[in-house]
Amino acid sequence: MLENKIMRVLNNKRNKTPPVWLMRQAGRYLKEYRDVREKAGGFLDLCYNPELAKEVTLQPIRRFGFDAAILFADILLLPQALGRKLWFETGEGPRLNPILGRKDIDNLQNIDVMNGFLENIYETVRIVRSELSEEKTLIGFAGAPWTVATYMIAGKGGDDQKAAKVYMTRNPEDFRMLIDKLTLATIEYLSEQIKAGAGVVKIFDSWAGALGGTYFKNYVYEPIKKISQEIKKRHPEAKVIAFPRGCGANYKSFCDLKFVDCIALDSTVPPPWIKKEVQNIKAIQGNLDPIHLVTGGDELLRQIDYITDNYNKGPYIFNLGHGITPDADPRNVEILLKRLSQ
Ligand code: 1CP
Repeated sequence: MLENKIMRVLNNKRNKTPPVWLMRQAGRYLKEYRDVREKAGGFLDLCYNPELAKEVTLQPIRRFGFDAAILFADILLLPQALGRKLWFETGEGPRLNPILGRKDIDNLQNIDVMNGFLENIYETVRIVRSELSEEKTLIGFAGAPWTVATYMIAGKGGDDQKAAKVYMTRNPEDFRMLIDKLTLATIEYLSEQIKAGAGVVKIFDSWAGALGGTYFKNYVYEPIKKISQEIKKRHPEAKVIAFPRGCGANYKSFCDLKFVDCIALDSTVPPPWIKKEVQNIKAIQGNLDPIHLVTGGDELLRQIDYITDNYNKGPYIFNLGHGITPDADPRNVEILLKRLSQ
């Protein structure tokens, strides 16, 4: 098989110019996405419709020629497949019926039921892969157990993980049970995506930065270690990217994860520090602040150059430090791509 630009990085090699894709690259900043989304009905209808989900997965590749497509789905489909109720409040975001106690954790569905529920997602992976050229990587993904647990316990998103922390400290045994169940379910979910054609899987731990010390070790580091290890055991050729967002100095500890091939960075970690402490051990991905795709101008160019100047001696994938926002200007994405190819 062809070793495309992203696979080169994940094999720890560098490219003349960095490969690039953007977190949340399919989304509301694109008119063609808004059109398909309207046709689909709701956001979840779009996720579970393989033809339409394929379309929106491929839209940013057609428009910009990114080096990777990322499956169009959501990290919250997994708890839904495990039996929790999920819906989206217009203008507000995701809602779930919150986990209230041990019974709710005991009652989570088994893996066969989960996989049956997610069959259309695997079908999207199959058809995207069949329409994508070998130069492009297809990335599958899941939320990490800790991040998914925060939504399952609070019943909503936002930047306050207090409900999950209260549950974790008051009911440590139940919480451990939930994390263990999510870890096993995530292994199966990612494994099915790989079987369907995803060459790379990314584990999003968007709220990793809310935990420190032994909590970080037990609920962020260890579950990702277990997931990556099992994925590599089952699929030695697959690659794993981990995104412990906001974890600061703990990024360094992720270098010890033997089965993680690339560490995705948020915008707060300084490139010179990453270059010295992380990139000489592992391939990295990141970390332009998404605000620059809204504001553009000379500052956008300066910030792109700052990142490339720091990272271009080693293996790296250019990306944002978090998802592109609906108010980003697609013309700034073009400016970014042009700058990177120079
Ligand atoms: O169309 C819409 O209005 C829905 C917006 C939207 C989209 C486009 C949501 C709701 N999810 C998605 C798709 C999505 N989500 C993708 C695939 C598309 C792509 O990247 O191109 C991926 C990888 C995700 C991952 C995801 N969902 C994360 C992890 C990454 C991150 O942003 O930190 C998280 C935390 C979610 C939960 C979620 N889903 C949607 C929203 C608005 C949120 C965040 C809610 C919150 O915490 O406030």
